[in-house]
Amino acid sequence: MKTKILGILKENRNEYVSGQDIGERLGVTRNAIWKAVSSLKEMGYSIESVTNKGYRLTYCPDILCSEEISGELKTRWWGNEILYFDSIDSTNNEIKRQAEKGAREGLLAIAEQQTAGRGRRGKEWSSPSGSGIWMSFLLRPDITPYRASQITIVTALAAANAIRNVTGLNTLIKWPNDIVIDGKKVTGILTEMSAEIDSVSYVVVGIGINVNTESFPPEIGHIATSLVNHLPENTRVQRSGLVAAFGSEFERLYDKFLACDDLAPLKAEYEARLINIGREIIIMPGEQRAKALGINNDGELLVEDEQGIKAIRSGEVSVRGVYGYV
Ligand code: BTX
Repeated sequence: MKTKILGILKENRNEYVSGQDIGERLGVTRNAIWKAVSSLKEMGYSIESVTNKGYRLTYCPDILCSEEISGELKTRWWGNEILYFDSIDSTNNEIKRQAEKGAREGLLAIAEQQTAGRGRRGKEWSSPSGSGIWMSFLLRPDITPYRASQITIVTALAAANAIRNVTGLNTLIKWPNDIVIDGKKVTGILTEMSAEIDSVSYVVVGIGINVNTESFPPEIGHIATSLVNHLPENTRVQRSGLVAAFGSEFERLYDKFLACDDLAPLKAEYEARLINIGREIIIMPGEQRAKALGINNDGELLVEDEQGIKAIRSGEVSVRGVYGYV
């Protein structure tokens, strides 16, 4: 009910909508509307109510509750159900728990704060309250396990496009899963899967975006940045709008991905953002040096060294720049 009323008020933002109109559209009493509006106000929304005119939404807080996100989403299936947490261990863990219980594809878990946010290979992901987007969603694709890592490539591209659509910032991608601005990491992606030998049971895609974060813990200060650090002073990004923009972009790109046997339709767009191209990199473990050339249709990084050109897979190695993170 709250979600539907918020949706109507958002459609008519800054204009009055009468209680009678809302009541007729939703088939509820004026008293029920009044109760829902009061509850929205308690959540931080500014809603004026004027006798004979109705209700007028004048301000939306930067919160990530399911009502706020649903009101922004324009997706077909992504985020068809939203679980919101003030604090949780890790949204990837939550989606895994839900997947094991049979949850539907598209389920989204989002938290204001994670107490055990994870990166790849057991690394920590700093997820403080109130400033970032920490979310995970469930996919049940009919693909071979080999292709699952390609979803990371799709996600990185969707996140970079969404950031551009909402903030105008042009980001680059450090293969395979980091989004960077001015050489610092603004977004990380963690794709995990449960599979049999030849079929995928489910995939959990986790994404962390530093949005309005102004300072970072000292151990990551040199490599981390947030969107707001690259926008004019006093700008804040409405996180729910960015979540919705990501959902739309992800659906669009994921459709293309599923319609094809590989990443061919997305390769050029991904490479146009790939920061590694033409750069000398170090492949870890092993500290081997090579020059990055681009990706192949399977999303592997093509590198060249004295022995020639070879493709490296993201599950096995990671890369960094010769002089630092990129
Ligand atoms: P990664 O292994 O590529 O990066 C982890 C590394 O990034 C850390 O070792 C640290 O150096 C650095 N780092 C940690 N926190 C941050 C941060 N907030 N901003 C920039 N750099 C940082 C990247 O792994 C995958 C991250 C996925 C995070 C999402 S959040 C929602 C979901 N739940 C969850 O537990 N993980 C995912």
